[in-house]
Amino acid sequence: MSSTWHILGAGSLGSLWACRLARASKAVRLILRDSTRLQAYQQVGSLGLLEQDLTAHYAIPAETAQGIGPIHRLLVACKAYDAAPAVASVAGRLVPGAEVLLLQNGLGSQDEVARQVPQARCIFVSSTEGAYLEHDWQVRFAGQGYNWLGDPGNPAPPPWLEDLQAAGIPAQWTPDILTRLWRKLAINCAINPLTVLHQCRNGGLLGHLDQVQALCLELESLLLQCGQPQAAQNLEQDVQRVLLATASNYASMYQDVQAGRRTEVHYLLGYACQAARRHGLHLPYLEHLHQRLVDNLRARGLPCD
Ligand code: NAD
Ligand code: KPL
Repeated sequence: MSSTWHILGAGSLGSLWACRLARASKAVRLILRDSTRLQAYQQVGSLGLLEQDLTAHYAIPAETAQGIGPIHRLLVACKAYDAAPAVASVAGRLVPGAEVLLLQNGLGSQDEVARQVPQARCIFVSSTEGAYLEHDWQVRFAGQGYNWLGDPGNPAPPPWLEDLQAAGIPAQWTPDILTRLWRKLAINCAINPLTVLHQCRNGGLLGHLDQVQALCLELESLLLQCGQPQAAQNLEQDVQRVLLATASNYASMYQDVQAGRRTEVHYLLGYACQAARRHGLHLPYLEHLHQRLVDNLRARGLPCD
């Protein structure tokens, strides 16, 4: 199998992964949205990675989805709502047994992608690393974190995990990737929407712990009902730990809303509410929060799906 890493989406995380893999001399190719983006990239000719005060540039080859050549390994680094259409645009190039790594936050987009590419092995990733674009083609590595990788349908780890170690990408294979994703989704649901509604940093929610607690209780019962008892364990304690540890940060959803960007609500709170309905669970606090968030996004003229 070819060992080239095709990276679909050169935004924050896609650029971070691409630069680190290129730095370790791994073969990397970027797949950009369209020919306009490709031309813009070609004028600059490289991706920049900023770490503390150092910037390093990597001249990574790029193409659009219409490029030629088979794809054996694809890292999907789009937002959750873009993942399935983006993967559909390269589906014809994926060889049977290709590996598709899905970096998306939340749940739901992974299944949307898997339905597009039945010939591929989909590997889910839960990432706590932080990165943002300072400007086009220039990514700042903003927060050390970790990447958990797993395939809910096949516990065997892929042979290329050592590529990640060599590239300094902290990663570990886990047979319990769904537990990781559910836990992160629950933490995001307990924190992110409230920061939008209260217009505060994460630490601001320490003044609204009654609301956080009510949400955690409902989220715990949802996780139990969805067969995720481990993800439910000590949820409220963990949420409070995150609030303290990230007190001065703005949550990702808050930042998206402030910047007028579409949020991933449909794959976070929306997914949780849908799962509750599917299981016949009545979770009034979660439903009410979802409705208030949707109203808030609508009032700002932002999409709520
Ligand atoms: P981003 O918006 O910075 O990057 C997404 C990129 O995908 C953009 O450049 C966009 O143009 C591109 N894209 C969209 N559709 C495309 C298509 N059809 N073809 C090619 N490119 C396409 O997003 P991000 O912050 O890197 O986040 C990606 C995912 O990772 C999200 O689900 C996010 O929640 C998750 N995540 C991000 C971080 C972080 O720190 N940035 C941390 C953990 C998890
Ligand atoms: O992941 C987060 C985010 O901002 O999306 C934290 C910091 C955990 C808040 O939910």
